[in-house]
Amino acid sequence: MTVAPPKIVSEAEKLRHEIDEHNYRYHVLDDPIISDSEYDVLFQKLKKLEAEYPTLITPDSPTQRVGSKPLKEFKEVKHEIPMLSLENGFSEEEVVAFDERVHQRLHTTDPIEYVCEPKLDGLAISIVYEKGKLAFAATRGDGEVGEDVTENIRTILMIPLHLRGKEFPKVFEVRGEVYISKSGFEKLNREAEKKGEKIFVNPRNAAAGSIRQLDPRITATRPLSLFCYGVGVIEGIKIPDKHSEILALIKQFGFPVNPEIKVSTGIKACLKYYEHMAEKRKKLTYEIDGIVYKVNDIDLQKKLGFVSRAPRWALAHKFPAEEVSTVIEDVEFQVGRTGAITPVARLKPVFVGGATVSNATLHNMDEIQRKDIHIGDTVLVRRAGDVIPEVVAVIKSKRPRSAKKIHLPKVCPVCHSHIETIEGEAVARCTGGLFCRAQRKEAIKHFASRRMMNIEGLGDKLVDQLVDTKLVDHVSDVYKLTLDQLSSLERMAEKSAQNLLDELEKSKKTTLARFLHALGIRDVGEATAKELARHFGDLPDLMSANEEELQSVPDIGPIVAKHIVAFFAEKHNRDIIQQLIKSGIHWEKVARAKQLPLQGKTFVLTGTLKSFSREEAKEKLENLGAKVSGSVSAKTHYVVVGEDAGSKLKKAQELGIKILDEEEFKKFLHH
Ligand code: I6G
Repeated sequence: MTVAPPKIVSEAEKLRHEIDEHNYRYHVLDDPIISDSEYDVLFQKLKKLEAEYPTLITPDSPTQRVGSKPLKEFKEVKHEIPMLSLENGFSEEEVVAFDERVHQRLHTTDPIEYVCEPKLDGLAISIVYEKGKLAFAATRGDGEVGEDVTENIRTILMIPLHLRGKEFPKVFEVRGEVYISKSGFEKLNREAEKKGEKIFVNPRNAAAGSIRQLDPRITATRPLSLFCYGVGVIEGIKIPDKHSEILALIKQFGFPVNPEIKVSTGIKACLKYYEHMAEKRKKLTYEIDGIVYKVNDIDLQKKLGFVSRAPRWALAHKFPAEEVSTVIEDVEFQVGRTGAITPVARLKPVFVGGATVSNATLHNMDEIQRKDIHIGDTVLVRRAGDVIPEVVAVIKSKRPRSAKKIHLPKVCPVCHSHIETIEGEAVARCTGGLFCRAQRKEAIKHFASRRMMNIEGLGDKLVDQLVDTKLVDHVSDVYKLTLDQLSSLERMAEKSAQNLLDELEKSKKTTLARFLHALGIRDVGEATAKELARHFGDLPDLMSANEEELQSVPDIGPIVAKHIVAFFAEKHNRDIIQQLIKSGIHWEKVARAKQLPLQGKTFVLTGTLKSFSREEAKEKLENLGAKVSGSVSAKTHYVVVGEDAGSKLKKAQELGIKILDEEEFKKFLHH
């Protein structure tokens, strides 16, 4: 083998150092100073040198991260210092009790200094460096013995292959949590779905599955990250006096440490940190499942010692679990405002995400098929924040023999109308329309809700009661309710009835946008309703607008335009609107968006124009507010005809559409 000349040796060394530094800046400091392509150039340069002079290759060269062959099995590794577990606390009382125990054992009443750290939902790992070089890495396993996952750990770019700096201990064992970020997890599953591969249930499973891969080339493709939280065996340097200083040392050696970590004095400050992080949790790019409090002073830690495999100086204050397992006892089908049929799982009640949950949405039949959900299955249910609980995955190993397939009913469970499924649409719909009691109820609930007509007191239960007793059929009927009628309802005192009437009266003063949103036109949400109100200013113009005119409103495409036209074309809907206005619903006219002279007009250009290109003519028209369409239809207002015009001219003549030749068109633009 050719030995590299000294100049090349030092060039390779310099490149390795540069690449390591850029890696550190990118992955640990999140502060890169070169682009990805510049990084690639350096990397390729080093690879080329090493290919020319293989003697240059060192095991800790950045080119040597990914092994080339799969392992047969993982070897066992005994942890010299066991990897303990943490005691859990689930309430404020348990945290306060922990702090009291710490005080009692230390015979002190002084407030204790704690390090507060987010607890990541990942996989605990130990990485050992000998003479500064990565020697081996192992999973936690049972705490005593783990699996040797060195090859896989080496593929994670944010883990250094040697410690940063010039001086380092003989042995340095760092411990941390390997995880996959929320976005990394979503990307991984999107790709897996595309390739027809297994979907991961959650980021934790994805991280664990990726580390426990026998082929490091596969692990290298997974978006694994690491935060370090402590040390194990250390030889050759003095261990700092405080946990916070140990964290600083870990960082100094080139490892990522969570930037959210904070030192707090006294348990009250810790609880404040917990609240702060519980709030911040959804904004973090990774999942956390609680906060770990650790006594900061290492001497005090030693005095406190351990109990049954957990340190007495630390506590994991868990957030309410967002995912738990339970059994699907049945599946029912709910009918929404637009007739959408949603399968809902009736669950054996479980406490998840801070509440007891007995229903979870299954979204639609495609989702049921994709996740292979059966009645009787044990499933993972997720409830995060105020989001509707959903079934994340089936635990297939627990499927009983009696598990039943789920079938979409043929008729609506409420009105028995036919259920239709449209090719290419995941959602099945009841065809009953306003004949369907469920759809009517949902339409009224939608109408009354806070962001629409804001009728306080007209809640879901009352709407059900009003429709079931036939006091109300449609939204317009709620404004005809009398004190007698309301007071006659079960559980409705006269005072509440009067309050509701007052609220109804108050709701009559509204805005056009709120009213449009409240009508429940398909695909017209809050933002679209606002745009419509801004564009049309008042209701009559909107009601008479055609699809093309509607499409000139920002964000309205052909489908939404069709839904709007169809809604106002329905006599029943127009009657209801009239009745609502007659009851006194009113709003101030909205100042219209700047009206352009050709707003609402549709043009078609055909043939060759002499004075402008097709693009220029189109731009001129659009600047005046017109819409330019590619084909002639009954909705076309003008066809501009150049030389050699073909079938479009003929069609325009057949439909009797106004035709402009180039001279007329120029005059038209001028005026
Ligand atoms: O499993 C763990 C996660 C996070 C830990 C831990 C931690 O600190 C932030 N700390 C210790 C001391 C242990 N396990 C044993």
